[in-house]
Amino acid sequence: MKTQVAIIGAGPAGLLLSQRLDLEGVDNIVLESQSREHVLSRIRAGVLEWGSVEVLRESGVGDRMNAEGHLHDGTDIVWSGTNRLTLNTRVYADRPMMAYGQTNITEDLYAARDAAGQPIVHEVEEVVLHDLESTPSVTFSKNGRVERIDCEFVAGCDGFHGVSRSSIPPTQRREFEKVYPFGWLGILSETPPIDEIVYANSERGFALCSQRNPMLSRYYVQCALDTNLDDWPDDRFWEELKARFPSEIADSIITGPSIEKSIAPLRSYVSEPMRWGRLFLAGDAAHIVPPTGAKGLNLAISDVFYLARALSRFFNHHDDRYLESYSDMALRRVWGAARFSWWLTLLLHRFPDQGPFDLRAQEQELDYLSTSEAYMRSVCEQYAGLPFES
Ligand code: RFL
Ligand code: PHB
Repeated sequence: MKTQVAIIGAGPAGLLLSQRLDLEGVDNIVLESQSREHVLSRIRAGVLEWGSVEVLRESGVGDRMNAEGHLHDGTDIVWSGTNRLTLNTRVYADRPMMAYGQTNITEDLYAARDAAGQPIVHEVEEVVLHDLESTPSVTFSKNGRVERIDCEFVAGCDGFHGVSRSSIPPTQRREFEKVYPFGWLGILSETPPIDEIVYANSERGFALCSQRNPMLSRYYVQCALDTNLDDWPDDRFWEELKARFPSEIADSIITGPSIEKSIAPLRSYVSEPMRWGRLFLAGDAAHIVPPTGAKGLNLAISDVFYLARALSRFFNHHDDRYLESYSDMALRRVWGAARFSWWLTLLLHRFPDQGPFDLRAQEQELDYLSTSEAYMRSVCEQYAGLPFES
C-alpha cells in the first residue's frame, strides 16, 4: 500500500486528522489496534472549548453536535460547605462552552469517514514505524499477514500507550511528568443531569457533576489509587457523591443504576518535541493532562488543527513553514493547558500530605477568585481555551 500520510490510531485525534486531510485532498490511511466497537464504547471527555466546536463544524462533523450538544455559560465551583462561584466564560471570555461527549464525536467522525468511503484498518498488530528520517514506511500484521504502507509522513495519534512516541530515540526527546496520588472514580447513569457542571472541593475530596445529554449524567469522585471497583456498588457511590456537595445541589441529583463505572489515574505528562524527522505526534501520544479543566480532548483537537494545516500547506502549496513550526506552535498551547490543569487539580483536590496551611491557601485562592474580576477573567480565558495561532 502507498499513501501520503499514514495515521496511527483512530481515537479523536487520528479520525479528525483523517477527516481534515481528506477535505484538503491529502491521501491517508488510518491504522487502529482495537475493533471499531471497542473504540466506540470508550467513555471519556465531555466538555468542549468553543475553538474545538468551530474546528469540528468546519470539518463537516458539527450537525449532531449543533442539535444535541448542550451550550452552557461555564462551570461552577463549590467549596467550604456553602461557598459557590461561576466560571462564566460567556461574560469573562466572550464565548460559551459545549457539553458533548467524546463518544459522540468519535461516532460522528466514523460516520463521516464511512460517507467518504474511506475504511479504517482495525485490529492491526505489531505496528512498526521505519525510516522516519528518510523515506518512512509502516509495517503491521492483520489476520496473521504482514502488510506494509509506504508514505511521506507518519502521524502518531495512538494515545499514551501507542508505539509512535517510543519510535523516537530517547536521546532526541525530553519528558516532563507529574503523577498525582489519587484518581477519579466515574460513573455514567441514564438519569437527567443537574442543570450546571459543578466542581466541588470538599473535605471528603473532589467531586464533579457533569452531563452528556438530557437523559445521561456523568459524575466523578476523587478516590485513592488502590480503589477497587467491586467495593463501590452504586448506592455507595451516590451517597459519597452527595456528601461532597452542599444540600441544595445534593438534593437535586437524580440517582439511578450506573451503566458504566471506571477509575482514571491522574497524570500530567509532556514529551518534547512533537516531531522527529517525518513523524509528527498529536493528542495523547505526546501529552496527558489530568481531567480537571477538561483539556485532554481539546488539546487533541488543536494539535490536529495545526497538523492538518501544516500537511495541507506542504502537499497543496509546496510550503513547509507550518510543518517546521508545528511542534513549537502545538507545544505553546499544550503547556498552557498543562499548566492550567495542574493548577486546577491542586486547587480542587485533597492531597494526602496537605496540612492546615495548604487548606487555608486553597480557601483563600477560591475566595480571591470569587471577588477579583481581574483574576476571574484570567481563569475564564484559560478555561474557555487559549486562541489558536494563525
Ligand atoms: P486516544 O483516544 O487514546 O486514541 C488513541 C487510539 O490509538 C489506538 N492505538 C493504536 N492504534 C494502532 N497501533 C497502535 N500501536 C496503537 N496503540 C494505540 C488506541 O486504541 C486508540 O483508539 O487518543 P487521542 O486520539 O489523542 O485523544 C485524546 C483523548 O482521548 C483524551 O485526551 C481524553 O479522552 C482524555 N480524557 C479526558 N479528557 C477530557 O478532556 N475530559 C475527560 O473527562 C477525560 N476523561 C480521559 C478521560 C482519558 C482517559 N484515558 C486515556 C484512559 C478518561 C480516561 C479513562
Ligand atoms: C466530563 O463530563 O466527563 C468532564 C467534565 C469536566 C471535566 C472532566 C470531565 O473537567
